[in-house]
Amino acid sequence: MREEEVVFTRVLLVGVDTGEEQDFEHSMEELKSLAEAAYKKPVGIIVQRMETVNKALYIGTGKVSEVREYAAQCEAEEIVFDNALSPSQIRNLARELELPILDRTNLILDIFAIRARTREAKLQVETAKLQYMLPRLVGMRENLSRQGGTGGSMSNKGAGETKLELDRRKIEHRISELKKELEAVSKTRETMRKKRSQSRVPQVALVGYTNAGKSTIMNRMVNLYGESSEKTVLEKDMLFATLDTSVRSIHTGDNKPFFLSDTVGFIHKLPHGLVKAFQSTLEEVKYADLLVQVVDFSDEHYRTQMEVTAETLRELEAGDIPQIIVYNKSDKCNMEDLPRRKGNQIYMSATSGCGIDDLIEMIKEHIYADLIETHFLIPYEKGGIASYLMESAVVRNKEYCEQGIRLEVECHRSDAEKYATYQCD
Ligand SMILES: Nc1nc2c(ncn2[C@@H]2O[C@H](COP(=O)(O)OP(=O)(O)OP(=O)(O)O)[C@@H](O)[C@H]2O)c(=O)[nH]1
Ligand SMILES: [Mg+2]
Repeated sequence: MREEEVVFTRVLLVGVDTGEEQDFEHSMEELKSLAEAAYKKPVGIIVQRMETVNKALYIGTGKVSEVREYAAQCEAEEIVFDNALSPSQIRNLARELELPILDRTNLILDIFAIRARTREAKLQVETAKLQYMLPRLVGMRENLSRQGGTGGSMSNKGAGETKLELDRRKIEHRISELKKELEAVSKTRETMRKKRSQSRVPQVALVGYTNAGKSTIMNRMVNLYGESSEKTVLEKDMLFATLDTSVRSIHTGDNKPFFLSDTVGFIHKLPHGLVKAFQSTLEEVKYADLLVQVVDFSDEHYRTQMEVTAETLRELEAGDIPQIIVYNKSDKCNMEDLPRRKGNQIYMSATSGCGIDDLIEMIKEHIYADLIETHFLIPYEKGGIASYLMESAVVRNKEYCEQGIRLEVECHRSDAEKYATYQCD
């Protein structure tokens, strides 16, 4: 579907500010961007301040008529809530407000469904959607019947329940089918990852909040040092532009290559089920030797976004992997002397390319930290060892002597130990 062909659904956004959230207004702003990314047009916002949300309706009972009237006034076709609603809340709200009810998770799932391109991403999204739907079937049916205008009457309640059971079984069956298919796909990914790790080329993963500039950084590196500059990925000012994990090899011409992967961005309140559903693509993150956390430094909420990233990484069991922090979009922050490097942090700009080479240097320093300088004298009959070293080590000098090939190299400590018998002065 081309974007200009999309019909935007008019939505009313509703949030409850319990005072618990650090920056509630920002969360509502983000909900607006999420709605837009899901091809919806926010036509109004209603916020209620109260200490605890209503168990049955999420909003207070008195607020319901206000929401209903305002929705009619701004001709909203759907109502979107800022939090994950319980199945009974969806059911009750749909009945009271007589419009389809969505929550933040629905929006994220919709965006993911629109963006998923590869088979794997599509399977993951469908699984997450069905898993989310399963406990909410009753509420959804009411949502659907409102859309179709055929509300169920008491007389066919029994039939409705049987149908519900049938739907539930169908969905469960589909989920188990999808899981099997996903297992097969993730095996292929695992094989590819194993191959990459056997090749001993270090793996680096770009991580961070959605829209921080991960794909832009990947593309700059691919354009400069990738095997083919056509292999760039989509970079766009939009939440969740990237859903499919891409891995590219970066060769900077000094025998210190690395694999770079770009994957789905994180967001505040990213549904747990979704993180789980994306486990197989996110394994690229889990097994990386180094993470490059990309931060949108021009966003006033960058600190909260870093906290969300840290939390999501912990959930992925990737919290202990060493990190480089990229304060990206620094061009928008009136900073002089860019790029600026401070230990494992760098202030830079991916769009202007300022700092890309420094970042690559930092990455190489990290992943090739265990390289040591040494000399080998490899007898001619051990040609295999010599060619292995020439491929995997940084060769400073090579000489063909009477006793064999003399190599001056920077190689992994483990290789130096393995071929210690051939080391020489
Ligand atoms: N001014 C400025 N804009 C940038 C910079 N880096 C990226 N952008 C813009 O920010 C937007 C998002 O960039 P992406 O690279 O798609 O961000 P991402 O982190 O991959 O986002 P998701 O895939 O949605 O998680 C795009 O419009 C980029 O052009 C930068 O250094 N400076
Ligand atoms: Mg991206």
